[in-house]
Amino acid sequence: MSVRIVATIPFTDQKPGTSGLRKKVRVFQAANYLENFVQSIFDSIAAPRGSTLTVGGDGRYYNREAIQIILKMAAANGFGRVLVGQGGILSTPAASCVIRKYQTFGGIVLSASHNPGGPDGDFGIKYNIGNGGPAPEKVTEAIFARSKAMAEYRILDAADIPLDVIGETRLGDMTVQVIDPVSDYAELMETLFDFGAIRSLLAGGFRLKFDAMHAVTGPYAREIIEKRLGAPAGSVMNAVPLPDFGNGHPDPNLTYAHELVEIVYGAAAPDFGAASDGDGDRNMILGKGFFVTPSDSLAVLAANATLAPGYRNGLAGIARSMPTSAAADRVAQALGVPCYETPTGWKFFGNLMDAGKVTLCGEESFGTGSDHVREKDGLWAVLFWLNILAVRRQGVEAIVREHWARYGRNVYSRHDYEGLPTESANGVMQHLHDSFAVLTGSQLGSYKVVFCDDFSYIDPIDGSVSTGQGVRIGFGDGSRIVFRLSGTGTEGATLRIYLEAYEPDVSKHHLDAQVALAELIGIALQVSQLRERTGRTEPTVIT
Ligand code: VG1
Ligand code: CO
Repeated sequence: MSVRIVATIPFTDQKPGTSGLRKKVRVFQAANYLENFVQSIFDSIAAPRGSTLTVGGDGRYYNREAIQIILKMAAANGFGRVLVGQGGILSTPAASCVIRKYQTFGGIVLSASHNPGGPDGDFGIKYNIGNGGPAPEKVTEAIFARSKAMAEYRILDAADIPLDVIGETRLGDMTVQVIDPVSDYAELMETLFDFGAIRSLLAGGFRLKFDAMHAVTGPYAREIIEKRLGAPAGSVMNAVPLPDFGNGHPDPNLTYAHELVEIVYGAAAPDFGAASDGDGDRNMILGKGFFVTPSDSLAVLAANATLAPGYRNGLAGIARSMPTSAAADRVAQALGVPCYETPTGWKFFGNLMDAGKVTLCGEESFGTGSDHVREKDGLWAVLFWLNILAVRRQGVEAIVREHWARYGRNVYSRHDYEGLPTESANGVMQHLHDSFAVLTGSQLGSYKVVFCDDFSYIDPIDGSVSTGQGVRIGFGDGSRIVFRLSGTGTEGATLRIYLEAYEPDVSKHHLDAQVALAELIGIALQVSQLRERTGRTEPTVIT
């Protein structure tokens, strides 16, 4: 087997977004596209010879082919060992778990998360550092800079490696170790949650439905929820991962997880419903006919954390992304622990967790997690809820309503306008920037604007600065509107509008969020000129 050095020309568009490089499958299939990016990673991270790498993905179309290329390139670039999930599978949180447990130098995770898959769908690649978390911006910037100067890459001329049988294979001077993708992760979950209590809850007739959306969490959920916790077979639906997610959109929200939503809002509804996304890092939590917003979910987990064995000693602090509601801030205040506000994307939580400043983190985009790994973790959130339900013996809705009664309700919604022409989306953002001075201090209906800015963040640990993280309009009563362009899409632009109003009055807590937020929604459309500039009258997705 010999190392082949292949001459290549750089691509100019390999800039990682919110979570790695995401492009259409066909872009990744183009000659040298994946190879160039992988070589850019290897050149930028400068792993010592003989280092170990973790590799795995969400099983989507092109996962296996990409893994074969990455293994041969890792061998040609001096790695000594690669841990790869059986069948090329590792959920994003499981990859983080494996990197940490076996202290590998880093990991490559293949996923476009909640984006659709298949030959016409999306693919993605992300590098995680040795703490198990997404590479911070200085690393992704170095990778991007390198990709623009790429002249050659190294790959071993070798036959494909068997990925379906657990065990070791030699690949040149490197060992490929195929590992069980589920067991390390499942063991970690057993250390955090009271499996005995959850088992007896389930044995007592409590019914749950988990929708794996034909994505990566199927095997994890079957092993943990059905096998180890004893939920009846069939409690996990759409459990077989498919390369095209069964033609679905593996995004656990009220729009795309409609099959589960219909069950949970239907006549014979189970007590608890949950879903996860393509790569297993997101979660949606539902009670009988009741939706828990991700922002509320973070706050409820924080307020009840000590009910789970792994968090019995309390929380060091909480962090949330800027557009996430301030519900968690109120819990942090009550607990007397700090609450940090970071830009969107899990990479901004890593330093805070490594420094021991925060235990729980969350994003409004159905992401919750803790310092047990360095990624958000879908099944972890589901198990955390089950642990709380098993101890409190109340329904999901009752727990959330009690929470609101105590802390007030941060009424919240996100409106997404997907697939906009990039120019008109940029025009909306530019118009908002141009309006800062006029808006500040103005009265819009019953709301007075107290500040307008573009969010920037100074990392409290390493001092790095991230600017341009979203336009915020803050009102006198703590309500907010945030506008942001997505950094994970692969077609046109997606504009997200995040709406939040604080409601302390319990007699208004029953209101539907869209009704309670109606005036703010109108203000958002008015100040952004969104309808005029994009021709769209309605959002594509409301969560
Ligand atoms: C979205 C979410 C963000 C999340 C990111 C990756 O990013 O808003 O909160 O961290 O996806 O999640 P954006 O830039 O499109 O708003 V995942 O599950 O796609 O890895
Ligand atoms: Co994801």
